[in-house]
Amino acid sequence: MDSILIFGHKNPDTDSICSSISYSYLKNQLGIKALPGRLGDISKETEFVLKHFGVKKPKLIDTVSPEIRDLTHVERAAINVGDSLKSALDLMTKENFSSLPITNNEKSLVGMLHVSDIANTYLDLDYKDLFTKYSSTYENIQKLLDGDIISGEYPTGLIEGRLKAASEIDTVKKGDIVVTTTVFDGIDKAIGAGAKLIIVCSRDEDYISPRQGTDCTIMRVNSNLFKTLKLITQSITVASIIPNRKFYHFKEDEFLSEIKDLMKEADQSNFPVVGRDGKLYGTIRSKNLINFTRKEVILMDHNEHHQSVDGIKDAKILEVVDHHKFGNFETNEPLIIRAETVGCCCTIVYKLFKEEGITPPKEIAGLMASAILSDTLIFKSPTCTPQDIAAATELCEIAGVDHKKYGMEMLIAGTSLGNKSPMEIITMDSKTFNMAELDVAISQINTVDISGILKKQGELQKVMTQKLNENGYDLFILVITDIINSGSQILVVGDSANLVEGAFDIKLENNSAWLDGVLSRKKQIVPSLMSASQSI
Ligand SMILES: [Mn+2]
Repeated sequence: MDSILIFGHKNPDTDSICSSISYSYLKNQLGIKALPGRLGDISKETEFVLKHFGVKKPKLIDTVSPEIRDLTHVERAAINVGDSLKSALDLMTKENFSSLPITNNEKSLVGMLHVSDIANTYLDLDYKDLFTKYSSTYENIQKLLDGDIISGEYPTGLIEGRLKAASEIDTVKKGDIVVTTTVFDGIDKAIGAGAKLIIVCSRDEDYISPRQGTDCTIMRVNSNLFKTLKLITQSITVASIIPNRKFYHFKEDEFLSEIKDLMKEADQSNFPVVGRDGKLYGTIRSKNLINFTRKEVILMDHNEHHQSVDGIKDAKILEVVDHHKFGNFETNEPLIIRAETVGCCCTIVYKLFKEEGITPPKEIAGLMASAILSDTLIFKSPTCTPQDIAAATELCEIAGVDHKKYGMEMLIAGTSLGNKSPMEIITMDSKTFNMAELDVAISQINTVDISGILKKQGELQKVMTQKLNENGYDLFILVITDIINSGSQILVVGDSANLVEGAFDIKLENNSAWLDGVLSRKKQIVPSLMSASQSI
């Protein structure tokens, strides 16, 4: 059974990643095989968190659509290159497959054998040139004839001699195989001619005396001459008739949705599948595609399908652990839902640890604490509850970090603009507005390190002026928003700077001002500027 996949939403934030890793850890502690996943690249903030606590980022999951390996029925039978045509045909009849894959001794796929390939070969068989046209082994003959060895040691390996019937005794040469009967006693003549193997068709009561002192092997069989010759011709190996026509084959991890149409349209009813190890995995046909084992998943920090992994409708959702609203959530089976009105999914996960009486190790506690500090902006977000604060405080204690100091470091890492050029900073998120004949550009960045950004004020104003002149703006405002201190520092260039002073009732000093409580460009900055522009 595959591990249960535990993952958060697309565009994963720190909570989505850390809740998945922590809950997988808890499941594993409870003896349940679970694996954390992620539905996209991790953020800089999450990267900081994982690095700080020395935890690997989870595996990227593209889809949970069923793969060939999830099929409940796959035909496992295969034909080996050394098998006789008869045993190949018997296998196809037994398994009710008109064709089966051929594998070599390393179990790699080397071809596809169809019943018609065997039939066509049978029509063409003549025992006279059998072993020159096709190959066979002494082992195959012994297996098909099931005879008793009267004397000598039964040979092994590829047959190199010719096949001769008793009536041709005069043409027998060294190394040939001779088929004779007890009625027509050719045994001694054949030995004299150097035959390697003599097959004697006899009835049970016939006595055949062993011939000692010769290299020749004598084997007695219970079938008559005709049947014996026929069985020997059917002993030729599959290797000698491998058809070279093209055929489709799949890999174990291909998606059912992607092979379905091809399987319907192809002029082929059975499709070999190769495993990840390069060996044959099995054979499938269209009718097998209906039954597959659905991947088992647990959704963290989200519940809506459009926020979840591709193929979620084909998966089996075992649990949801979430602190968001539920929208259009529907499942095929009953499930466990743990939803609470707290500020962070990891606050719920920590409760689950406690309910199981398991204390998270340092690094897992660190991840959960990080998620809570991130989701609640170090307890400052209006979504933060006393439960979040209590959980994060305990978790920081276990993890050995100071929530304020570490939280700030984490948020700063997340908003780090360190390697961004001034031009990149002012164009990252820039929008233009037309306000009473004025063209106004407003760019916004988030940071917890305003002073760090203001160190580049000269360079920033230079590129802002450049953009302003290039595009003929009347005003260019850079809004540097501090999510922790709930406000924005603005940088303004352009002749209409007085519009800003009027809109926010402030005085710009050195082209800059602090707007306390202003966080939203859409809801706060633009409306104020709009109404100010109308009164000019
Ligand atoms: Mn969350």
